[in-house]
Amino acid sequence: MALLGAGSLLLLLLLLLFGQSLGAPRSFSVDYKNNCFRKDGKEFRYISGSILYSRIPRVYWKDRLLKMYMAGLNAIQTYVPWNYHEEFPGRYSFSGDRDVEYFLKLAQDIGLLVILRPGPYICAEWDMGGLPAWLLNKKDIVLRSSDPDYIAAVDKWMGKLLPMMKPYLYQNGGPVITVQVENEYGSYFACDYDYMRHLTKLFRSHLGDEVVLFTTDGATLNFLKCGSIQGLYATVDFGPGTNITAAFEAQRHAEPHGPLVNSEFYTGWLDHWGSPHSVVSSAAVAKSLNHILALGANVNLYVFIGGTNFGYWNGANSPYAAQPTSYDYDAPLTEAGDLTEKYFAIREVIKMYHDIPMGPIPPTTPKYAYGAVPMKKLQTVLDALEKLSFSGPVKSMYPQTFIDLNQAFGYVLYRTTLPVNCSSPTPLSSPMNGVHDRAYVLVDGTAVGIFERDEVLTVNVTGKAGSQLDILVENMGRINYGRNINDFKGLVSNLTLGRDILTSWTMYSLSIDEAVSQGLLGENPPTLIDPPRTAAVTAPAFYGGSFIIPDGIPDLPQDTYVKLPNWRKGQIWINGFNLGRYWPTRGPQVTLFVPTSILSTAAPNNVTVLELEGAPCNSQVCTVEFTDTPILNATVLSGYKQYRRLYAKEDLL
Ligand code: 6GJ
Repeated sequence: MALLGAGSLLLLLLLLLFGQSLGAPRSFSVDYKNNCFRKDGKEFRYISGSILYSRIPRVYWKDRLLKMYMAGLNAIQTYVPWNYHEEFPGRYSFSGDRDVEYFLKLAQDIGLLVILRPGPYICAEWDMGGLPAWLLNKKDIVLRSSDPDYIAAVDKWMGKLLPMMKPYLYQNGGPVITVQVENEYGSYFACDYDYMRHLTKLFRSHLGDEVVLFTTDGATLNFLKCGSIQGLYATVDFGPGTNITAAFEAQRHAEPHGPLVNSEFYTGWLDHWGSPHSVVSSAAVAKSLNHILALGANVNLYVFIGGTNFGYWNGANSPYAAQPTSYDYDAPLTEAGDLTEKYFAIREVIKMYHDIPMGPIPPTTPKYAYGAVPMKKLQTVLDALEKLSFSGPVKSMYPQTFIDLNQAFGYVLYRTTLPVNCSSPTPLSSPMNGVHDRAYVLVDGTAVGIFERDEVLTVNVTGKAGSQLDILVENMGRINYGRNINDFKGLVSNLTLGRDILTSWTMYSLSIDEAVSQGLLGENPPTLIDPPRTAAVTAPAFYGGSFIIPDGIPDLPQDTYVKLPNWRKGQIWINGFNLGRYWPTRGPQVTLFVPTSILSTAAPNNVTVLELEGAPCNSQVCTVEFTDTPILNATVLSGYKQYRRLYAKEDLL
């Protein structure tokens, strides 16, 4: 035998040292005999953390992943939101902040394995649980079922995504050790085994027979009954304070043998506008985690970092309660990626069971307070209507939904006229609770009231016959959990004035993001000064301002937060990037995280605000403020119906 060169000998030595004999195939499997996973033939337990790449700017993916690695995690778990990658049928986006392959490569480079959760439904407090709104073009579609139109769309999407993911499977040289099919299907009313069997065959057809496919469900037999099927390894999820023995007994009912797995160990909890910011104590998390690890179980901490619902991506729960822009979740890493006391508490627990990497942990990024930025009124939505309605007006007898108008997110203006004199306050109503989700009512351009789904179904109006009635409807996020996820937006049922159904509508689909990006809302000479704010609300309007971050100063730009003192509710863009929704009058979120990646030192930073209810620009200072401190737990209005604190998923069946 020819002498092995020095290089080959070194390679052989390294391979043997690292237990990977030359040429032995990489493998990851379930060992039912020894109740564990096996990686390359050796017993393996994962300690994972959830991170959703779609909630974190690409420039920060490495920072967050490194912090997770330094916490002692050996894996991460991520969802793939279908609607994030296919906003329109057949039009895919996988670049920039949507480059999921780059995210997987980063994880692998850092030394993290990956638990992939490609849905097609993901829940996640993400719009419609990750399902694209255009599925609702079939009005009676039964989502998450064997509905042929739904299945056809799923097959097409998975036919695009899964072949992209296959090279990243562990056995193919990548970091992906397991793949979840659907998401807590046992919590959904359909209980359609044919659907789950179809998904199993579909995933196998694209990913092969070797990869470990699994399901996740609430840790009770009731959930596991419809959520688990033959061929998919059943796992459960539960948070601190749960009876862990009982939870894993439930898993054992579905999987008498094999590894114990908690796929979502809740490190915090989600928020809703109008409810207090959720917090879960570090001590409770550490204690429960310690118990789980002591049992030798595998665990994924949901979430390890929550990040941000930029733009319009937040979801909602039913009865209607939208989640805020921040998905801080009181997680071990804050929305901005900052290290917390909970991070170190978890690290100390992991240290008792696994070797953890020593060395520097990437520090919390500095936040810079750029200060107050003067804002000026640009124009009202009504003034800007022609500029905003790229597709032009659509007329119909009865109102059409966002989907009818081929619009998924944002705002639509609905216009008609008062058919009769309303000399005294006359009820304008949505008897079927069909205003989805919030609507700003104007008569002849003057704001007169606000509809709110499930809350305010009548607004009193006055005016003459023929007066213009405008209703700006805001999509505040689609329901992401439970039986009402087919969440149509807009005026989804008729309005009445007095006893009469209003007809003869003209609808304007508003391309606001495009208009902002193209700078179409530039400053118009003010046609009129806002009337003194005697009204509770004023007409929805755009405001603009800009600020310069000096070039040449080390470390600038830095991350920051923006707050809008004395503004009420709206949307904010910075340099054309849709940062998200603000609603300080409702809370609990007051500040929005502003990543440095959207700021510039090379040009003025443009701030555009759409204020829906009333800006402080008459009687008070008209500014937005960039600060270095987040406020996510402002006291919420005690009088406002607070969303029920969710203690169990049964609440929402
Ligand atoms: C999980 O079910 C879900 O799989 N979950 C929650 N469920 C409670 C029901 C919603 C109020 S809270 C946070 C997580 C994520 O939504 C996850 O995607």
